[in-house]
Amino acid sequence: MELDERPILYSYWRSSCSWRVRTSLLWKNIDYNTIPVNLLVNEHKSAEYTAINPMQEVPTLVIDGNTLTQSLAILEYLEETHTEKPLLPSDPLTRAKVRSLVGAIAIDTQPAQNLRILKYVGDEKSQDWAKHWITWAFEGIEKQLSSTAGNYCVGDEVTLADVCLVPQVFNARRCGVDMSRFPIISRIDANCVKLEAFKLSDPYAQIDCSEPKGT
Ligand SMILES: N[C@@H](CCC(=O)N[C@@H](CS)C(=O)NCC(=O)O)C(=O)O
Repeated sequence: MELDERPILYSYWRSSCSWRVRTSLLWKNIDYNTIPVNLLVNEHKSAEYTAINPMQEVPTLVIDGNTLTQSLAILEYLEETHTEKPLLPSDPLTRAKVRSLVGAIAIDTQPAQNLRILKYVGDEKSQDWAKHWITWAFEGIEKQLSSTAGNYCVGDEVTLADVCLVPQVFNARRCGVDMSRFPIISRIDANCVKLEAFKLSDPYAQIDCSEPKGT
């Protein structure tokens, strides 16, 4: 594929929603270009970027001549257009279990710790707020996983649930969530991060990463 035909991912290195899409692209061996959008200096609020993503958030994926927003819509599009190495199981019940966990993470958990929400909550309370809501969500997700997990969230195949879980665990650790309370989540995270697509999509492997690992 020519350089200028590659999909373009508008991404921020530490964005969990961008990370989901990076993992799926890498899992499916889709070569792509990254355009970093620095959330800390409000690049996502510029007129130029708002024209691309009216919700003023990352990720945005330009692919097949189209501009796609919302990470879950992008993940579903990649599933439907790149069927090799699927991240959704073929039978409806197992697929529903995966989508249920995806919803628990991406719809019930992540929004409470989003930058604009944390800014509104204020510097003094934002860390406790994020820690509280991630802990609350992980209690439910851990229970859910006790009936679905094998090596990964649902059985022994990597799915979109794992793609969403790993970035959420990263955020949980950043917020000081006590991960020893969540042994299944921790075990699945440890299994996933050994895999190439997760290693290469890790925030610290991104071109716009602005901090050394471990700080
Ligand atoms: N539902 C959206 C959420 C996207 C989102 O919240 N992105 C965050 C980074 S993970 C963001 O750009 N936040 C900017 C802000 O809150 O101002 C999706 O899944 O794509």
